[in-house]
Amino acid sequence: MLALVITAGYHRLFSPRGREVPGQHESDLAIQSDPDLIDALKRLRGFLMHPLILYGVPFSQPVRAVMWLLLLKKMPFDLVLTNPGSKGDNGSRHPSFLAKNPMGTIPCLEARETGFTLGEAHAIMTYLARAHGWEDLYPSEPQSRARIDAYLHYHHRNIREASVGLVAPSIRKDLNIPEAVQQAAHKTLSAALKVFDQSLLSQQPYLCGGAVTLADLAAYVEIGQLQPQYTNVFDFSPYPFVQRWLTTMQQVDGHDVVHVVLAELGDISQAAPEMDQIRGANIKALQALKLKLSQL
Ligand SMILES: N[C@@H](CCC(=O)N[C@@H](CS)C(=O)NCC(=O)O)C(=O)O
Repeated sequence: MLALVITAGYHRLFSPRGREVPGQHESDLAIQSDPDLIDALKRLRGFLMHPLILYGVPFSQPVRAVMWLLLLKKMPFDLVLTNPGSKGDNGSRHPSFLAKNPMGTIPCLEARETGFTLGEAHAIMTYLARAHGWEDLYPSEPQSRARIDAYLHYHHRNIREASVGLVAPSIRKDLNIPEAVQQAAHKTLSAALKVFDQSLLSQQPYLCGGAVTLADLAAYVEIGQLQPQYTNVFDFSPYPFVQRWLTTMQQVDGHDVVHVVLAELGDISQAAPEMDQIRGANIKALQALKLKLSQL
């Protein structure tokens, strides 16, 4: 019976674009009308074979955004540790990695079954949401989707500056980020948070309305890392609505395991952590992730 169900559901679940191929089998029609069975099949697929590989390290903000999405949607994956910027064997600038993501950055997603690879966190997140029909986080209604896309574009030269100005100078000392760049990034981030506070989060609980979307996940991994319980490098007191949003986002499934790396690393406001501490935090985070994935 199990074999029959798997075979019948195969085309729906394993089709190249991970999408439904309707009408191929009579029993497929029965499966399509039973959401519980579809859900059970998806879980079974994940149990038998993790179809997705995510390259990166838990400390990377955009990697965390993708991990959070996958955990939230209970989609199994393997995290392959990949050092950002390194030309070494496991580095994001090694030729074998560049063949998967020519941009040389993490995260990078790979679909085992098809060999499809994709870089850029927001492209990965929107691709996954489209491919799997995650309407709750990325509605297909054009205007709702456009609002989320607008945030995802805005993010890069605004909220992303949190890492450039406040975190990377301590964590990626090799980048030698000039003081002037750090100050400019701080100013840009503060202006963006003012917009969040006064124009978005004072009107609605989440960035794009009444429910969590991809925009919130993408934004939180940047802003959330600055909180007192993590790196403690930013004063949120001028932004009460942002503070409320940060607290609400902590309730979203998957938050805690994705942020183990920051809890482990702790406060970096007084002294930059040693390389061993960063490595240790990434390893602890990987262990926590593996445990969580084994429970999906
Ligand atoms: N826009 C990219 C940014 C990715 C990114 O900056 N990744 C960093 C790690 S957090 C990286 O791989 N840096 C290595 C390098 O640039 O060589 C995304 O959102 O995925």
